[in-house]
Amino acid sequence: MERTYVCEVKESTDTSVLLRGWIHKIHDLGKITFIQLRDKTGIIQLVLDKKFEERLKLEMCIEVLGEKAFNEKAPGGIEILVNSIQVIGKAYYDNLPFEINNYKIKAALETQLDYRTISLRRPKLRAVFKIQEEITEAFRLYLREKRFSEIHTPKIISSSTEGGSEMFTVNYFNRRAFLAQSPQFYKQMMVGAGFERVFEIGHAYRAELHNTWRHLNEYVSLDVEMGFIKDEFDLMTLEEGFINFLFKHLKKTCSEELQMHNIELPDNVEIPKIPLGEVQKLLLEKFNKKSPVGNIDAEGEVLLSKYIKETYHSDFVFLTKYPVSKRPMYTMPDSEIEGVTKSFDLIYKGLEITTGGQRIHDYEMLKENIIKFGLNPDDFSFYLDSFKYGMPPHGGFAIGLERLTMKILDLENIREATLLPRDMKRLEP
Ligand code: AMO
Repeated sequence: MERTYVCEVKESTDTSVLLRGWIHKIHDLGKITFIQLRDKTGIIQLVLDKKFEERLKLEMCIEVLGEKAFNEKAPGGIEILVNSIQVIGKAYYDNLPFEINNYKIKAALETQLDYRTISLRRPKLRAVFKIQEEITEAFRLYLREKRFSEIHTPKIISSSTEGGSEMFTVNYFNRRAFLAQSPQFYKQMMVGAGFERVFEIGHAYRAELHNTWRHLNEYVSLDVEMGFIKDEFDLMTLEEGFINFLFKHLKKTCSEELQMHNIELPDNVEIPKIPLGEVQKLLLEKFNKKSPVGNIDAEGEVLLSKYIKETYHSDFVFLTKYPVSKRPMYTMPDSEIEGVTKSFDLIYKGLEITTGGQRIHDYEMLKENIIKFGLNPDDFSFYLDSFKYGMPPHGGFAIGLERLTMKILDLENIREATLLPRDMKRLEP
């Protein structure tokens, strides 16, 4: 007999079913026992009216043969009258680290992360990763339809891409190497190599000394790079299109998961674009909030989002025209306004989820800029040399997958949107 998944029971025409899963709940009334069986797709009630040899325990894996019965009082209106039950995955614990069948897990996030294989058994927590899976799926579908090619670039590299000291070092056969902060150089090089439009879904590593609700030391970066653009506004249009495509896709594929988290996604997202300088002025005037030079801080991001929501009814806002001093050496300077770049950030519900911009595509200009930034062009020769052979005007952006997931679901901590987080204190599980 073939296994039936819980989600198929109601629709299936068979009256006898074979189910497999975990014991989610046991309610022993003496003569009769109700068990909730949980599999990947849902939870169903089992009714046992005789004693079984093995002592049943929460979270054991079982295999059940039974008959379908409609019962209005059962969750989902259907239950299984059990003919036979077999334990196929024993449980060896004395006490579970925390209960997972309650309305809410009563354990700190750190404990839940310590026991990730237990906490993820809760459908609501696993739903986060179904959403995440569909974000990457939508990213792929959207971009491939627009002639983007998916690439996979090395994560062990020889030089910094984003500047700063936030690099993990690796001993690479007695040479110093680094873990990639982003696929920045390679995605640009592949545009020049003739792919024109590329994307990558891959890990990025940041040795940041920030143990906060929004920082990870290893995260998944959704990277895009597009050749033959006019300017950075082409990129913002592309990203706005993605957000709309994504929300439609999630509504289609994850309605149950969104409902579990009480989330309703908007229909038509139109994202306002405001230059950084104006935003800083606005924050000062409206909220008496001073910003750091050439940027806004975390509190500023929250205040700005509140203002944008009230004024433009949007959860998103693009900040444009960041100063040269705050962007990496590959960023294209603005030709009209001295001292600023053709770059942008995307803020979503009070958090930066994207950085992007047009890049310098002219070899001489890039070489000069590397020197201007106090760097040595020889250290970047593999990257710089690829600009000698005809590089189209291009640009791109990167979205932090966990940050996007967290904000879609209104989660409080980025670790909740990370399957197995790596932060300053956590290297396990
Ligand atoms: P940036 O460094 O701003 O830009 O990173 C892009 C996006 O990646 C996410 N992100 C992080 N998420 C979690 N923890 C972190 N420590 C972390 N650091 C970054 C954020 C951020 O907006 N090469 C450029 C992108 C480009 O221009 O194409 C870059 O990496 O969501």
